[in-house]
Amino acid sequence: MSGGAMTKILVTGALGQIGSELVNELRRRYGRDNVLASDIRDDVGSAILESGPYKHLDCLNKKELIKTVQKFGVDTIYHLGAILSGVGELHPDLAWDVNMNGLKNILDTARDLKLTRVMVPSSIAVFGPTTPVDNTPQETLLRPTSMYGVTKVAGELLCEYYWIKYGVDVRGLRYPGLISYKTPPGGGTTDYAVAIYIDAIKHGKYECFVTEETMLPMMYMPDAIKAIIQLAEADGDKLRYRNAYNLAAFSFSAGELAASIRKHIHEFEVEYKPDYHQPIADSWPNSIDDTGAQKDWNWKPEYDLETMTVDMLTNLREMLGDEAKF
Ligand code: AKB
Repeated sequence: MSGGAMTKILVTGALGQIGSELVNELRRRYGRDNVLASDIRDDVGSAILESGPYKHLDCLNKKELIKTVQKFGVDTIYHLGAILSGVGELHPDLAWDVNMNGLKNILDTARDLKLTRVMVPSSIAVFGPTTPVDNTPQETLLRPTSMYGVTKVAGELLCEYYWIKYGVDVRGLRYPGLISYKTPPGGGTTDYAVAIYIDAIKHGKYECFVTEETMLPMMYMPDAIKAIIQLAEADGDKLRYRNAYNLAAFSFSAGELAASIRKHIHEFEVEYKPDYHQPIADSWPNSIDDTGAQKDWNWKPEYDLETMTVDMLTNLREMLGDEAKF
């Protein structure tokens, strides 16, 4: 599959943070009618519902999933439907059910209907307190302490199993925290780094649920979209890892992010009030070694903290209109 080649794509969780931007790019690349967006929500007026085919779909409903794939003639699935770390810690049973059984239904469908490819995002949440925190290697200890992380490790192993056992062409990425402006924060630990921009523009202040020193690997959404499509289109023979690739762009602490916003909104204030997200953030690395992705499929990010901040502030101010006070 490459840009312009005939393909029929199903995107699950299409109204979430990644989906809302990925669907547009896939439709631009492969044609609007070749990308079926799906989600368990039906947000009336959402651009995704207007810009091409849309189906209400719960991945836990395997019969409906198979029917949809057959009816639309899907050959490739981008499986984005998942519960993130913060919500997963509050509702661990739900996180297990959605993240594991949803993924298994997707992989079973890909195997049984002989699909061409399945793309599955993993996360830095696969790492845990015993993982080396700096420049975390591709192959290292995976002993996460969040339910979300547990499902991501098990999910990676399941993907690799389906590749080895059944030849399902599964490809995965360990996304760092993703920052974007098109959707509201969606229950992740790294989502503080989205909310902080919105509150800076609306109120000139932000109450942060991790400490000022909390350092995490992050990435701006245009790079995240570029990465998953680049991996989907990569030569399969060159891919050494079928569980998921480490992926990096830049790292910053909450205090450094606030300082980068303060360069543009001088009066911006942050109060640090760590909550249940803090232990999750503390269990994740500071920075990631992604030389595997660089070597195997030429991965290279474009944005850094400063260029991202300028782009976030510009776009959010435009989106928020009268609500933008700073
Ligand atoms: C989260 O914080 O839960 C996600 C992630 C890092 O996977 N953004």
